[in-house]
Amino acid sequence: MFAQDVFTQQRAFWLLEAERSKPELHKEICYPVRLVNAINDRTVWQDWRMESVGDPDVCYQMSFKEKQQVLFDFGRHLTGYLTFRLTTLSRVQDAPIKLRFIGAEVPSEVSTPFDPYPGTLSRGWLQDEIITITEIDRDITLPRRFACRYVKVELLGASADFDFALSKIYVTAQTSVQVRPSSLPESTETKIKQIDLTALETLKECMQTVYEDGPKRDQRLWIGDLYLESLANIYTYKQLSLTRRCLYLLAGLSAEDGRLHANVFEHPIPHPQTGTFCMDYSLLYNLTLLDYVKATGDMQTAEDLFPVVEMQLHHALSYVSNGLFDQHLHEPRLWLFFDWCDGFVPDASIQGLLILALNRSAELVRMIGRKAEANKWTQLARKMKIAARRAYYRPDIGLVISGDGQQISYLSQSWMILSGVLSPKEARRALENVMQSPSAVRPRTPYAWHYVIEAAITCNMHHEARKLLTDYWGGMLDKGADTFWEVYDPADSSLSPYHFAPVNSYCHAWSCTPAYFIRRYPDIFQQ
Ligand code: RAM
Repeated sequence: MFAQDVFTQQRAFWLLEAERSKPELHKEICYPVRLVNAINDRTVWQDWRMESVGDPDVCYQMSFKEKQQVLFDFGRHLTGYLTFRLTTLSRVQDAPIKLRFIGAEVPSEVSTPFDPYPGTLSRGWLQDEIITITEIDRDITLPRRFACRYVKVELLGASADFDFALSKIYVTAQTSVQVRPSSLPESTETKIKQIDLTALETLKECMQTVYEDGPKRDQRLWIGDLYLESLANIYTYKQLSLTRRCLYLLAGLSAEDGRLHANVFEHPIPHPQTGTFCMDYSLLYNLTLLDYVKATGDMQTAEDLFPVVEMQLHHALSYVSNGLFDQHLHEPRLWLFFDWCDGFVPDASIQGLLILALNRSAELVRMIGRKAEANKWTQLARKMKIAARRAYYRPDIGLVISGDGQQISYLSQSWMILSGVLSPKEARRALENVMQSPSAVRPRTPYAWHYVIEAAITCNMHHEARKLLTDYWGGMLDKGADTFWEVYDPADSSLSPYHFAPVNSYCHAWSCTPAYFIRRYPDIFQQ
Protein backbone atom coordinates (compact mmCIF):
# COMPACT_ATOMS: atom_id res chain seq x y z
CA MET A 1 0.00 0.00 0.00
CA PHE A 2 2.85 2.40 0.84
CA ALA A 3 5.43 2.34 -1.90
CA GLN A 4 7.68 4.76 -0.08
CA ASP A 5 8.31 6.36 3.26
CA VAL A 6 5.15 8.25 4.22
CA PHE A 7 7.11 10.53 6.51
CA THR A 8 10.10 11.32 4.27
CA GLN A 9 9.54 15.02 4.71
CA GLN A 10 9.28 15.08 8.48
CA ARG A 11 11.53 12.30 9.79
CA ALA A 12 14.83 14.21 10.08
CA PHE A 13 13.10 17.19 11.69
CA TRP A 14 11.36 14.99 14.24
CA LEU A 15 14.63 13.34 15.24
CA LEU A 16 16.23 16.74 15.59
CA GLU A 17 13.41 17.92 17.84
CA ALA A 18 13.85 14.78 19.93
CA GLU A 19 17.54 15.57 20.31
CA ARG A 20 16.76 19.18 21.26
CA SER A 21 14.60 18.02 24.15
CA LYS A 22 17.13 15.54 25.49
CA PRO A 23 17.57 16.17 29.21
CA GLU A 24 20.76 16.37 31.23
CA LEU A 25 21.43 13.55 33.63
CA HIS A 26 21.97 14.47 37.25
CA LYS A 27 24.58 12.46 39.08
CA GLU A 28 24.90 11.58 42.74
CA ILE A 29 27.58 9.53 44.47
CA CYS A 30 25.99 6.94 46.73
CA TYR A 31 27.78 4.75 49.22
CA PRO A 32 26.54 1.52 50.79
CA VAL A 33 24.86 1.96 54.13
CA ARG A 34 25.45 -1.51 55.61
CA LEU A 35 26.72 -5.00 55.05
CA VAL A 36 24.10 -7.71 54.89
CA ASN A 37 23.65 -11.45 54.59
CA ALA A 38 20.88 -12.99 52.54
CA ILE A 39 18.85 -15.32 54.72
CA ASN A 40 16.67 -18.06 53.33
CA ASP A 41 13.30 -17.72 55.05
CA ARG A 42 10.20 -19.49 53.76
CA THR A 43 7.95 -17.02 55.58
CA VAL A 44 8.97 -14.02 53.46
CA TRP A 45 8.20 -13.01 49.88
CA GLN A 46 10.34 -14.96 47.42
CA ASP A 47 11.94 -16.76 50.40
CA TRP A 48 14.83 -14.33 50.95
CA ARG A 49 15.42 -11.46 53.32
CA MET A 50 18.45 -9.41 54.28
CA GLU A 51 19.98 -9.34 57.71
CA SER A 52 22.38 -6.61 58.85
CA VAL A 53 25.90 -7.77 59.62
CA GLY A 54 27.67 -4.51 60.14
CA ASP A 55 29.09 -1.34 58.83
CA PRO A 56 30.71 -1.18 55.35
CA ASP A 57 33.90 0.16 56.97
CA VAL A 58 34.48 -3.29 58.42
CA CYS A 59 34.98 -4.65 54.94
CA TYR A 60 37.13 -1.78 53.70
CA GLN A 61 39.86 -2.49 56.20
CA MET A 62 40.14 -6.26 56.11
CA SER A 63 41.77 -8.73 53.75
CA PHE A 64 39.39 -9.52 50.94
CA LYS A 65 41.16 -12.84 50.49
CA GLU A 66 39.98 -13.72 53.96
CA LYS A 67 36.54 -12.32 53.44
CA GLN A 68 36.03 -13.98 50.01
CA GLN A 69 32.66 -12.33 49.46
CA VAL A 70 30.67 -9.39 50.67
CA LEU A 71 27.14 -8.13 50.18
CA PHE A 72 26.54 -4.37 50.29
CA ASP A 73 23.21 -2.71 50.84
CA PHE A 74 22.91 0.80 49.41
CA GLY A 75 19.68 1.37 51.29
CA ARG A 76 17.62 2.27 48.22
CA HIS A 77 17.27 1.51 44.55
CA LEU A 78 19.97 3.12 42.40
CA THR A 79 20.51 3.37 38.69
CA GLY A 80 24.08 4.08 37.70
CA TYR A 81 27.67 3.01 37.49
CA LEU A 82 29.59 1.06 40.11
CA THR A 83 33.09 2.16 41.08
CA PHE A 84 35.40 0.29 43.45
CA ARG A 85 39.00 0.15 44.52
CA LEU A 86 41.28 -2.66 45.60
CA THR A 87 44.12 -1.55 47.86
CA THR A 88 47.31 -3.46 48.53
CA LEU A 89 47.63 -4.64 52.14
CA SER A 90 50.88 -6.57 51.89
CA ARG A 91 53.63 -7.31 49.38
CA VAL A 92 53.09 -6.65 45.64
CA GLN A 93 50.42 -7.62 43.12
CA ASP A 94 51.97 -10.44 41.10
CA ALA A 95 48.87 -11.80 39.34
CA PRO A 96 45.46 -10.60 38.17
CA ILE A 97 42.50 -10.68 40.53
CA LYS A 98 39.18 -11.99 39.33
CA LEU A 99 35.98 -10.69 40.90
CA ARG A 100 32.33 -11.34 40.28
CA PHE A 101 29.82 -8.57 40.93
CA ILE A 102 26.10 -9.16 41.18
CA GLY A 103 23.73 -6.23 41.23
CA ALA A 104 20.29 -6.96 42.64
CA GLU A 105 17.09 -4.99 42.98
CA VAL A 106 15.58 -7.47 45.43
CA PRO A 107 17.02 -10.00 47.92
CA SER A 108 16.05 -13.10 45.92
CA GLU A 109 17.98 -11.88 42.90
CA VAL A 110 21.28 -12.07 44.70
CA SER A 111 20.58 -15.48 46.17
CA THR A 112 18.95 -17.51 43.38
CA PRO A 113 21.48 -19.40 41.23
CA PHE A 114 21.35 -18.05 37.68
CA ASP A 115 22.56 -21.25 36.02
CA PRO A 116 21.43 -23.40 34.38
CA TYR A 117 19.36 -20.48 33.17
CA PRO A 118 15.70 -21.38 32.69
CA GLY A 119 14.50 -17.97 31.47
CA THR A 120 13.13 -17.08 28.07
CA LEU A 121 14.68 -13.61 27.85
CA SER A 122 18.42 -13.26 27.33
CA ARG A 123 20.50 -14.36 30.29
CA GLY A 124 22.56 -11.29 29.44
CA TRP A 125 20.07 -9.15 31.38
CA LEU A 126 21.06 -10.69 34.70
CA GLN A 127 23.38 -8.33 36.46
CA ASP A 128 26.42 -10.52 37.07
CA GLU A 129 29.75 -9.27 35.83
CA ILE A 130 33.08 -11.06 36.06
CA ILE A 131 36.09 -8.84 35.76
CA THR A 132 39.82 -9.39 35.75
CA ILE A 133 41.91 -6.72 37.42
CA THR A 134 45.52 -6.49 36.41
CA GLU A 135 46.28 -3.26 38.23
CA ILE A 136 45.05 -2.43 41.70
CA ASP A 137 45.37 0.69 43.87
CA ARG A 138 43.20 2.69 41.48
CA ASP A 139 39.50 3.30 41.03
CA ILE A 140 37.77 1.02 38.56
CA THR A 141 34.30 1.64 37.14
CA LEU A 142 32.29 -1.20 35.66
CA PRO A 143 31.25 -0.37 32.09
CA ARG A 144 27.77 -1.74 32.55
CA ARG A 145 25.06 0.41 34.11
CA PHE A 146 23.51 -1.30 37.13
CA ALA A 147 20.04 -1.00 38.60
CA CYS A 148 20.31 -2.24 42.13
CA ARG A 149 19.97 -1.81 45.84
CA TYR A 150 22.32 -4.67 46.70
CA VAL A 151 25.74 -5.46 45.30
CA LYS A 152 27.51 -8.71 45.98
CA VAL A 153 31.24 -9.00 45.36
CA GLU A 154 32.82 -12.44 45.20
CA LEU A 155 36.48 -13.30 44.90
CA LEU A 156 37.03 -15.79 42.10
CA GLY A 157 40.81 -15.72 41.88
CA ALA A 158 43.84 -14.18 43.62
CA SER A 159 47.51 -14.92 44.13
CA ALA A 160 48.80 -16.46 47.34
CA ASP A 161 51.66 -14.01 47.31
CA PHE A 162 50.06 -10.70 48.18
CA ASP A 163 47.04 -9.37 50.02
CA PHE A 164 44.52 -6.62 49.38
CA ALA A 165 41.30 -5.06 50.63
CA LEU A 166 38.18 -3.97 48.85
CA SER A 167 38.68 -0.47 50.18
CA LYS A 168 35.99 1.54 48.47
CA ILE A 169 32.75 1.03 46.57
CA TYR A 170 30.11 3.48 45.40
CA VAL A 171 27.49 3.99 42.73
CA THR A 172 27.25 7.13 40.64
CA ALA A 173 23.49 7.23 40.42
CA GLN A 174 21.77 9.08 37.61
CA THR A 175 18.35 10.35 36.66
CA SER A 176 17.03 13.24 34.61
CA VAL A 177 14.69 14.25 37.44
CA GLN A 178 15.75 17.56 38.97
CA VAL A 179 12.92 18.47 41.29
CA ARG A 180 11.12 17.12 44.29
CA PRO A 181 7.35 17.23 44.03
CA SER A 182 5.43 18.81 46.88
CA SER A 183 4.58 16.43 49.69
CA LEU A 184 1.09 15.17 50.30
CA PRO A 185 -0.96 16.82 53.06
CA GLU A 186 -0.08 15.65 56.56
CA SER A 187 -3.52 14.16 56.99
CA THR A 188 -3.05 11.64 54.16
CA GLU A 189 -3.09 8.04 55.37
CA THR A 190 0.44 6.78 56.09
CA LYS A 191 0.12 3.81 53.77
CA ILE A 192 -0.85 6.09 50.89
CA LYS A 193 2.05 8.42 51.62
CA GLN A 194 4.42 5.47 51.47
CA ILE A 195 2.90 4.22 48.22
CA ASP A 196 3.26 7.71 46.77
CA LEU A 197 6.93 7.97 47.75
CA THR A 198 7.74 4.56 46.31
CA ALA A 199 5.89 5.38 43.10
CA LEU A 200 7.85 8.65 42.81
CA GLU A 201 11.08 6.78 43.36
CA THR A 202 10.13 4.26 40.67
CA LEU A 203 9.37 7.00 38.17
CA LYS A 204 12.55 8.90 39.02
CA GLU A 205 14.70 5.85 38.40
CA CYS A 206 13.05 5.25 35.02
CA MET A 207 13.36 8.87 33.88
CA GLN A 208 16.72 8.84 32.16
CA THR A 209 17.29 10.39 28.72
CA VAL A 210 14.06 8.70 27.69
CA TYR A 211 11.32 7.21 29.82
CA GLU A 212 12.82 3.77 30.24
CA ASP A 213 10.51 0.87 31.00
CA GLY A 214 12.95 -0.43 33.58
CA PRO A 215 16.50 0.66 34.37
CA LYS A 216 17.51 -2.98 34.77
CA ARG A 217 15.56 -4.31 31.80
CA ASP A 218 14.74 -3.47 28.92
CA GLN A 219 16.28 0.00 29.41
CA ARG A 220 14.39 1.46 26.46
CA LEU A 221 11.38 3.46 25.44
CA TRP A 222 8.19 1.41 25.10
CA ILE A 223 5.04 3.30 24.19
CA GLY A 224 2.83 1.67 26.81
CA ASP A 225 5.28 2.57 29.56
CA LEU A 226 5.69 6.07 28.16
CA TYR A 227 1.95 6.67 28.38
CA LEU A 228 1.80 5.92 32.09
CA GLU A 229 5.11 7.54 32.98
CA SER A 230 4.16 10.72 31.23
CA LEU A 231 0.79 10.73 32.99
CA ALA A 232 2.48 10.39 36.38
CA ASN A 233 5.08 13.00 35.45
CA ILE A 234 2.34 15.54 34.66
CA TYR A 235 1.14 15.33 38.28
CA THR A 236 4.53 15.01 39.96
CA TYR A 237 7.86 16.14 38.52
CA LYS A 238 6.25 18.10 35.67
CA GLN A 239 9.36 17.70 33.47
CA LEU A 240 7.40 17.38 30.30
CA SER A 241 10.17 18.08 27.83
CA LEU A 242 11.05 14.41 28.34
CA THR A 243 7.60 13.48 27.05
CA ARG A 244 8.12 15.82 24.13
CA ARG A 245 11.44 14.14 23.36
CA CYS A 246 9.92 10.68 23.43
CA LEU A 247 6.98 11.63 21.24
CA TYR A 248 9.27 13.05 18.55
CA LEU A 249 11.72 10.17 18.87
CA LEU A 250 9.01 7.57 18.30
CA ALA A 251 7.67 9.60 15.37
CA GLY A 252 11.11 9.90 13.80
CA LEU A 253 11.70 6.18 14.15
CA SER A 254 8.32 5.00 12.85
CA ALA A 255 8.15 2.49 10.02
CA GLU A 256 7.90 3.60 6.41
CA ASP A 257 4.19 2.84 6.37
CA GLY A 258 3.71 5.21 9.30
CA ARG A 259 3.17 2.65 12.03
CA LEU A 260 4.97 3.35 15.27
CA HIS A 261 7.39 0.75 16.51
CA ALA A 262 6.41 -0.47 19.94
CA ASN A 263 9.84 0.34 21.31
CA VAL A 264 12.98 2.22 20.38
CA PHE A 265 16.59 2.41 21.54
CA GLU A 266 18.78 5.47 21.93
CA HIS A 267 22.25 3.99 21.47
CA PRO A 268 24.55 4.09 19.64
CA ILE A 269 22.18 6.11 17.50
CA PRO A 270 18.41 6.22 17.88
CA HIS A 271 16.84 3.20 16.20
CA PRO A 272 13.66 1.17 16.54
CA GLN A 273 13.23 -2.50 17.30
CA THR A 274 12.31 -3.12 13.72
CA GLY A 275 9.33 -5.33 13.02
CA THR A 276 7.88 -4.90 16.51
CA PHE A 277 4.45 -3.34 16.39
CA CYS A 278 1.84 -3.44 19.09
CA MET A 279 -1.58 -2.12 18.19
CA ASP A 280 -2.63 -1.09 21.68
CA TYR A 281 0.65 0.72 22.22
CA SER A 282 0.36 2.60 18.90
CA LEU A 283 -3.03 3.92 19.98
CA LEU A 284 -1.72 4.95 23.38
CA TYR A 285 0.67 7.28 21.58
CA ASN A 286 -2.30 9.42 20.59
CA LEU A 287 -3.51 9.56 24.18
CA THR A 288 -0.04 10.52 25.39
CA LEU A 289 0.20 13.36 22.93
CA LEU A 290 -3.19 14.73 23.97
CA ASP A 291 -2.26 14.64 27.67
CA TYR A 292 1.04 16.33 26.90
CA VAL A 293 -0.58 19.09 24.85
CA LYS A 294 -3.25 19.70 27.49
CA ALA A 295 -0.63 19.90 30.23
CA THR A 296 1.74 22.19 28.35
CA GLY A 297 -0.32 24.08 25.79
CA ASP A 298 2.37 23.17 23.25
CA MET A 299 0.23 23.38 20.10
CA GLN A 300 3.24 23.31 17.83
CA THR A 301 4.00 19.75 18.86
CA ALA A 302 0.37 18.83 18.26
CA GLU A 303 0.61 20.31 14.75
CA ASP A 304 3.92 18.60 14.05
CA LEU A 305 2.81 15.18 15.20
CA PHE A 306 -0.71 15.24 13.83
CA PRO A 307 0.30 13.01 10.85
CA VAL A 308 1.52 10.34 13.27
CA VAL A 309 -1.76 10.41 15.15
CA GLU A 310 -3.68 10.11 11.92
CA MET A 311 -1.54 7.20 10.71
CA GLN A 312 -2.03 5.17 13.90
CA LEU A 313 -5.79 5.51 13.53
CA HIS A 314 -5.60 4.75 9.84
CA HIS A 315 -3.83 1.45 10.50
CA ALA A 316 -6.07 0.50 13.39
CA LEU A 317 -9.22 1.29 11.43
CA SER A 318 -8.11 -1.00 8.63
CA TYR A 319 -8.95 -3.83 11.05
CA VAL A 320 -12.48 -2.58 11.61
CA SER A 321 -15.39 -4.15 9.80
CA ASN A 322 -19.02 -3.27 10.56
CA GLY A 323 -17.92 -1.25 13.55
CA LEU A 324 -15.95 -4.11 15.12
CA PHE A 325 -12.20 -4.40 15.44
CA ASP A 326 -11.24 -7.80 14.07
CA GLN A 327 -7.62 -8.73 14.71
CA HIS A 328 -7.85 -11.55 12.15
CA LEU A 329 -9.19 -9.37 9.39
CA HIS A 330 -5.95 -9.33 7.46
CA GLU A 331 -2.23 -9.78 7.66
CA PRO A 332 0.06 -8.87 9.32
CA ARG A 333 -0.99 -10.74 12.43
CA LEU A 334 -1.28 -8.30 15.22
CA TRP A 335 0.36 -8.13 18.58
CA LEU A 336 -2.14 -6.95 21.16
CA PHE A 337 -0.51 -6.72 24.55
CA PHE A 338 -2.74 -5.31 27.33
CA ASP A 339 -1.16 -7.48 30.04
CA TRP A 340 1.34 -10.24 30.71
CA CYS A 341 -1.42 -12.76 31.14
CA ASP A 342 -1.53 -16.04 29.27
CA GLY A 343 -4.91 -16.76 27.77
CA PHE A 344 -6.23 -13.21 28.04
CA VAL A 345 -8.64 -12.52 25.13
CA PRO A 346 -8.19 -8.89 24.03
CA ASP A 347 -11.14 -8.48 21.61
CA ALA A 348 -13.31 -6.32 23.86
CA SER A 349 -10.32 -4.39 25.19
CA ILE A 350 -8.96 -3.36 21.80
CA GLN A 351 -12.45 -2.36 20.72
CA GLY A 352 -12.68 -0.14 23.80
CA LEU A 353 -9.21 1.30 23.40
CA LEU A 354 -9.79 2.17 19.75
CA ILE A 355 -13.03 3.96 20.61
CA LEU A 356 -11.22 5.90 23.32
CA ALA A 357 -8.32 6.68 20.98
CA LEU A 358 -10.71 7.97 18.31
CA ASN A 359 -12.37 10.30 20.79
CA ARG A 360 -9.15 11.49 22.39
CA SER A 361 -7.52 12.03 18.99
CA ALA A 362 -10.59 14.01 17.96
CA GLU A 363 -10.20 16.16 21.07
CA LEU A 364 -6.56 16.72 20.18
CA VAL A 365 -7.08 17.73 16.58
CA ARG A 366 -9.99 19.97 17.45
CA MET A 367 -7.46 21.97 19.47
CA ILE A 368 -5.51 22.64 16.29
CA GLY A 369 -8.57 23.46 14.25
CA ARG A 370 -8.93 20.21 12.32
CA LYS A 371 -12.67 19.92 12.62
CA ALA A 372 -13.21 17.58 9.68
CA GLU A 373 -10.96 14.86 11.10
CA ALA A 374 -12.39 15.40 14.57
CA ASN A 375 -15.94 14.92 13.36
CA LYS A 376 -15.03 11.90 11.28
CA TRP A 377 -13.37 10.21 14.23
CA THR A 378 -16.12 10.92 16.73
CA GLN A 379 -18.68 9.52 14.29
CA LEU A 380 -16.63 6.36 13.83
CA ALA A 381 -16.33 6.04 17.60
CA ARG A 382 -20.10 6.30 17.90
CA LYS A 383 -20.57 3.52 15.35
CA MET A 384 -18.02 1.34 17.10
CA LYS A 385 -19.78 1.88 20.44
CA ILE A 386 -23.05 0.56 19.04
CA ALA A 387 -21.29 -2.46 17.55
CA ALA A 388 -19.40 -3.01 20.82
CA ARG A 389 -22.56 -3.15 22.89
CA ARG A 390 -24.04 -5.71 20.54
CA ALA A 391 -20.96 -7.89 20.39
CA TYR A 392 -19.55 -7.64 23.88
CA TYR A 393 -22.12 -6.54 26.43
CA ARG A 394 -24.42 -9.10 28.02
CA PRO A 395 -27.17 -7.15 29.85
CA ASP A 396 -28.61 -10.40 31.18
CA ILE A 397 -25.54 -11.04 33.33
CA GLY A 398 -24.35 -7.44 33.52
CA LEU A 399 -20.89 -8.20 32.18
CA VAL A 400 -18.69 -7.63 29.17
CA ILE A 401 -17.54 -10.78 27.42
CA SER A 402 -14.68 -11.22 25.00
CA GLY A 403 -13.93 -13.69 22.20
CA ASP A 404 -15.61 -16.91 21.12
CA GLY A 405 -15.20 -18.40 24.57
CA GLN A 406 -17.04 -15.37 26.05
CA GLN A 407 -14.16 -14.71 28.42
CA ILE A 408 -14.89 -12.53 31.42
CA SER A 409 -11.96 -10.44 32.55
CA TYR A 410 -11.28 -7.35 34.61
CA LEU A 411 -9.65 -5.70 31.61
CA SER A 412 -12.56 -6.24 29.22
CA GLN A 413 -14.88 -4.53 31.71
CA SER A 414 -12.38 -1.73 32.25
CA TRP A 415 -11.75 -0.87 28.61
CA MET A 416 -15.46 -0.90 27.85
CA ILE A 417 -15.96 1.49 30.75
CA LEU A 418 -13.10 3.78 29.80
CA SER A 419 -14.40 4.01 26.24
CA GLY A 420 -17.85 5.00 27.45
CA VAL A 421 -19.56 2.00 25.86
CA LEU A 422 -21.33 1.17 29.12
CA SER A 423 -23.62 3.65 30.85
CA PRO A 424 -22.44 4.69 34.35
CA LYS A 425 -24.96 2.29 35.89
CA GLU A 426 -23.93 -0.61 33.66
CA ALA A 427 -20.29 0.19 34.27
CA ARG A 428 -20.69 -0.03 38.03
CA ARG A 429 -22.59 -3.24 37.77
CA ALA A 430 -19.99 -4.79 35.44
CA LEU A 431 -17.10 -3.93 37.75
CA GLU A 432 -18.98 -5.10 40.84
CA ASN A 433 -19.85 -8.34 39.10
CA VAL A 434 -16.35 -9.02 37.85
CA MET A 435 -14.93 -8.41 41.32
CA GLN A 436 -17.32 -11.01 42.69
CA SER A 437 -16.50 -13.58 40.06
CA PRO A 438 -13.70 -15.88 41.22
CA SER A 439 -13.20 -17.28 37.72
CA ALA A 440 -12.79 -13.87 36.04
CA VAL A 441 -9.37 -13.30 34.48
CA ARG A 442 -7.47 -10.95 36.77
CA PRO A 443 -4.69 -8.56 35.76
CA ARG A 444 -1.18 -9.70 36.52
CA THR A 445 0.76 -6.49 36.18
CA PRO A 446 0.55 -3.03 37.71
CA TYR A 447 0.17 -1.87 34.10
CA ALA A 448 -3.15 -3.66 33.72
CA TRP A 449 -4.36 -2.77 37.23
CA HIS A 450 -3.85 0.87 36.33
CA TYR A 451 -6.69 0.71 33.82
CA VAL A 452 -8.95 -1.13 36.25
CA ILE A 453 -8.49 1.62 38.84
CA GLU A 454 -9.03 4.32 36.24
CA ALA A 455 -12.25 2.52 35.23
CA ALA A 456 -13.39 2.28 38.85
CA ILE A 457 -12.85 6.02 39.27
CA THR A 458 -14.70 6.71 36.01
CA CYS A 459 -17.81 5.05 37.38
CA ASN A 460 -17.53 6.67 40.80
CA MET A 461 -16.44 3.54 42.64
CA HIS A 462 -14.10 5.60 44.75
CA HIS A 463 -13.97 3.31 47.71
CA GLU A 464 -13.11 0.33 45.48
CA ALA A 465 -10.48 2.33 43.56
CA ARG A 466 -8.77 3.29 46.79
CA LYS A 467 -8.91 -0.24 48.10
CA LEU A 468 -7.48 -1.71 44.88
CA LEU A 469 -4.61 0.74 45.00
CA THR A 470 -3.79 0.27 48.67
CA ASP A 471 -4.16 -3.51 48.55
CA TYR A 472 -2.15 -4.09 45.40
CA TRP A 473 0.64 -1.50 45.62
CA GLY A 474 0.52 -1.62 49.40
CA GLY A 475 0.97 -5.39 49.08
CA MET A 476 4.26 -4.84 47.28
CA LEU A 477 5.33 -2.43 49.99
CA ASP A 478 4.50 -4.96 52.71
CA LYS A 479 6.70 -7.42 50.89
CA GLY A 480 9.63 -5.01 51.00
CA ALA A 481 9.44 -3.13 47.69
CA ASP A 482 11.74 -0.09 47.42
CA THR A 483 10.37 0.58 43.95
CA PHE A 484 7.34 -1.01 42.31
CA TRP A 485 7.61 -4.14 40.22
CA GLU A 486 6.98 -5.17 36.64
CA VAL A 487 4.68 -8.04 37.60
CA TYR A 488 3.01 -8.80 40.89
CA ASP A 489 0.48 -11.44 41.75
CA PRO A 490 0.05 -11.66 45.52
CA ALA A 491 -0.67 -15.37 45.13
CA ASP A 492 2.44 -16.24 43.15
CA SER A 493 5.83 -14.95 44.23
CA SER A 494 7.66 -16.68 41.38
CA LEU A 495 5.47 -15.23 38.64
CA SER A 496 7.56 -14.23 35.65
CA PRO A 497 6.51 -13.64 32.04
CA TYR A 498 10.02 -14.86 31.25
CA HIS A 499 9.98 -18.03 33.36
CA PHE A 500 12.60 -16.82 35.82
CA ALA A 501 11.69 -14.27 38.50
CA PRO A 502 15.23 -12.82 38.90
CA VAL A 503 15.07 -11.48 35.36
CA ASN A 504 11.86 -9.58 36.13
CA SER A 505 12.30 -5.87 36.55
CA TYR A 506 11.68 -4.67 40.11
CA CYS A 507 11.70 -0.98 39.30
CA HIS A 508 9.28 -0.78 36.49
CA ALA A 509 7.93 2.37 34.93
CA TRP A 510 4.41 1.22 34.40
CA SER A 511 3.92 0.64 38.09
CA CYS A 512 4.49 4.28 39.03
CA THR A 513 0.91 5.48 38.55
CA PRO A 514 -0.21 5.58 42.19
CA ALA A 515 1.60 8.94 42.25
CA TYR A 516 -0.76 10.05 39.48
CA PHE A 517 -3.93 8.67 41.07
CA ILE A 518 -3.14 10.03 44.51
CA ARG A 519 -2.40 13.54 43.26
CA ARG A 520 -5.02 13.73 40.54
CA TYR A 521 -7.83 12.53 42.80
CA PRO A 522 -7.17 14.07 46.23
CA ASP A 523 -10.76 13.49 47.37
CA ILE A 524 -10.34 9.76 46.90
CA PHE A 525 -6.80 9.22 48.06
CA GLN A 526 -5.76 12.09 50.31
CA GLN A 527 -8.64 12.10 52.80
C1 RAM B 1 8.38 -5.82 28.44
C2 RAM B 1 8.74 -4.56 29.10
C3 RAM B 1 7.88 -3.35 28.83
C4 RAM B 1 6.60 -3.67 28.15
C5 RAM B 1 6.72 -4.71 27.10
C6 RAM B 1 5.43 -5.06 26.42
O1 RAM B 1 9.45 -6.27 27.69
O2 RAM B 1 8.74 -4.86 30.43
O3 RAM B 1 7.59 -2.68 30.00
O4 RAM B 1 6.09 -2.50 27.63
O5 RAM B 1 7.23 -5.87 27.69
